[in-house]
Amino acid sequence: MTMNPMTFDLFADAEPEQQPRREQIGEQSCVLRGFALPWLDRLLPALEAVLAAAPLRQMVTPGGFTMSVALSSCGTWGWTTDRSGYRYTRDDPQTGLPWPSMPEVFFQLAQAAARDAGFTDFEPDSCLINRYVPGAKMSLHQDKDEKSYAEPIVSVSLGLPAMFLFGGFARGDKSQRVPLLHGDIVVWGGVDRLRYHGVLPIKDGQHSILGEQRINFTFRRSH
Ligand code: MD6
Ligand code: FE
Repeated sequence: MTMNPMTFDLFADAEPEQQPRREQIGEQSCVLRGFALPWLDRLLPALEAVLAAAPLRQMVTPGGFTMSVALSSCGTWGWTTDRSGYRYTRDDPQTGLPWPSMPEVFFQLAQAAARDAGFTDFEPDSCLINRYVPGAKMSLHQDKDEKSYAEPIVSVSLGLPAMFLFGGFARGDKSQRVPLLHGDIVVWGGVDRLRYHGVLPIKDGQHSILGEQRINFTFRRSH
């Protein structure tokens, strides 16, 4: 049988669609590859405005360690830590002002990603902004400062790549290693909501848009 050129073209066109864009990493957790890329034109100016009002800063853990990651927040509630503990506050302790409101484009991106992962009507009231320079890392932890664990978490990666550790329900459980690239979004919730996770030290490098850093947004419903 000879293949006519039309059939050949159809095969060629279909090939990129074969790439899985949604990777399941747990029963109710997935990576949406490149999901944030079409939003970048609106996301980056909004990020700049938030950081002008609430600058990134290194915070201290209750145990007295200075985190290698620099943090800021936007939304009604911002996550903070100091010697007295981890918590959500309405005001930025550094400026004394309310955290900047969550830009519409942040909210819409988080909601769209959650929907794509099977969580409808996600309405985040908090977006934590993490900045990693090469060498910065996030130790294994659970996200459990929220009033309810009914809502998922949506985590956006921008800039330098990271190796994300996705563990189990006990700190010592074996972790999977999930590479996260510029534009990828991790969504998890439901039965996976309290799984341990962390980020290995960021490797040296230069990202074409963001330079020598990785920026992560973590959206949550805290109240
Ligand atoms: C990060 N992320 O990716 C750190 N937590 O830089 C987190 O700690 C995190 O990505 C809960 C859910 C998703 C996350
Ligand atoms: Fe976390």
